[in-house]
Amino acid sequence: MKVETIKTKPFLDQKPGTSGLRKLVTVFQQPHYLENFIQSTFDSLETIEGPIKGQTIVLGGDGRYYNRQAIQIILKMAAANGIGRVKVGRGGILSTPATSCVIRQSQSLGGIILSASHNPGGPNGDFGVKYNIRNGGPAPEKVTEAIFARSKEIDYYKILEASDVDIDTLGESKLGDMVVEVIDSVNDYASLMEALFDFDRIHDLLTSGAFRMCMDSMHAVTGPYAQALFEQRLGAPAGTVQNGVPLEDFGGGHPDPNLVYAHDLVDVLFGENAPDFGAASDGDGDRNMILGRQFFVTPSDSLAVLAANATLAPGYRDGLAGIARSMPTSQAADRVAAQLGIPCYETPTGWKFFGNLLDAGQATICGEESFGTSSNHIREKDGLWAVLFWLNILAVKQQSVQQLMQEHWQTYGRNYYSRYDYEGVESDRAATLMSGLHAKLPTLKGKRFGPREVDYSDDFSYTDPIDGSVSQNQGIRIGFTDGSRIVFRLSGTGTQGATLRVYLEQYEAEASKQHLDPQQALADLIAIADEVAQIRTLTGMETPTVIT
Ligand code: VG1
Ligand code: CO
Repeated sequence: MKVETIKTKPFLDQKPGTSGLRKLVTVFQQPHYLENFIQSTFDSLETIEGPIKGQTIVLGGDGRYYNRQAIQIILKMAAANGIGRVKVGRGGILSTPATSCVIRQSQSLGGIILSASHNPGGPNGDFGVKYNIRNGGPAPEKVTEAIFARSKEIDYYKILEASDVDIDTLGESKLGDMVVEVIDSVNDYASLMEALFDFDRIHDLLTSGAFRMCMDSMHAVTGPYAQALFEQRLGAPAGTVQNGVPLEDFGGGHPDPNLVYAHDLVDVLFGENAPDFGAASDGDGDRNMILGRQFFVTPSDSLAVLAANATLAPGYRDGLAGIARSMPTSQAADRVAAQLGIPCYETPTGWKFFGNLLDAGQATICGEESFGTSSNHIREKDGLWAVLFWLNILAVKQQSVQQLMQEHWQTYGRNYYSRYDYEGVESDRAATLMSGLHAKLPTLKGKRFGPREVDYSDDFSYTDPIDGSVSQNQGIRIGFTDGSRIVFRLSGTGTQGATLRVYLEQYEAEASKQHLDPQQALADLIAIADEVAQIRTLTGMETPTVIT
């Protein structure tokens, strides 16, 4: 088999976003596009990590359109670049958390995950590539910057001239000098879950006849994992996992587990004869949504509840070293940390910022308001982990989701919270809005809006406590003296136009005032957000596209 060296040209005009390179499938299908990114990645690794010759990497994806073709290209390029072994999920399937798990357990150099996460798939949808490092976590800025820099200089890539590899049969085969090892996509991950949670108690709960659950895998990657865990190992009846077959176009849906896109599940949990518990996950399985009967748990509250009850799960019996949350995530977890006497870290948006804290043993549980929670068991957010954690807690406490949540609010107070997304805003308009806000920042302090007074206003900057690296411009924050907050930032994961995210939060200590609808409780803040940022005027949109 011959290694071909193909001439190419620099190709990226923008640094890869919050989680890797995410573009339309049609962009990835352009000649040399995927190849350029993969070669830039290998070249950067050579500089940062040292020789990649003979190293092992993990490879898999969420099964979306172009997954299989991309896997074949990457295998041939890995072989041409001297990689020693690639562990590839059977059929090209590996969820993001499972990839992280396999990288760590096999002590691989890193892994390549093919996914655009919660973005729609299919020939007209999105595709994506993210590189994860040795600790199993997303590449930190240092690595993504190196990849971007290399992409601007690249002039050739290497690929093996060979026929396609069988990735559907477990076992090893050779591609040139490289070993291709097709691994079971589910086993290692499922065993890790078994080591963390009380499967006997969850089994009792799910087979008691008094508790019904429904898991919506949204035709994305978690189907096989959820079936193995809930239906096979934990005794839940067949059919508990819905939309459990990964499809290239996710069945035409948008595999984003929120109240808008996971409407089928929402209808079930808010309908007649609703089950006790519902959950959904996203394209690549790192996000989760938790629902009770007629009850929605905000991701920020979910993080706080898991932290407060962590010792009920065997894997966290000894307590937590610390909690970390992304900046726009509500401060509900901070209150739990304060009560537990442990630190709570505030990081920029994106899971990569938790990596150092987890590696250093300073945080055990982390979370983002965007339906992401996980712990130090891997270095990615983990949708099914959160679902199992909730089931473990409910099994021990024998409470409904709603009871558990209300009891939590009585103890810690309630952080009313909502996120407004304005998707598909013209990029120029979004930039104008953000720069307008920026210009106003210095004038806001002390300004009154009705009974509220601005306590601080800034553009969030983060200094990593472990390696001292600084990340600037991570979102505009306006904090009020009563503890409420408004945060504005532009998404780094969209592929068309800009997405403006507005995050609203207000604390309520008194139990008698904790029953409001969040939209009602936050109405004043929403009005202030519009007044300060001129959202409707500048975006030209009367209402957000998604409210969470
Ligand atoms: C969004 C979320 C962020 C999350 C990121 C990746 O980023 O807000 O919290 O880490 O997606 O999630 P942005 O820049 O669009 O706001 V996933 O499930 O795509 O890996
Ligand atoms: Co995801």
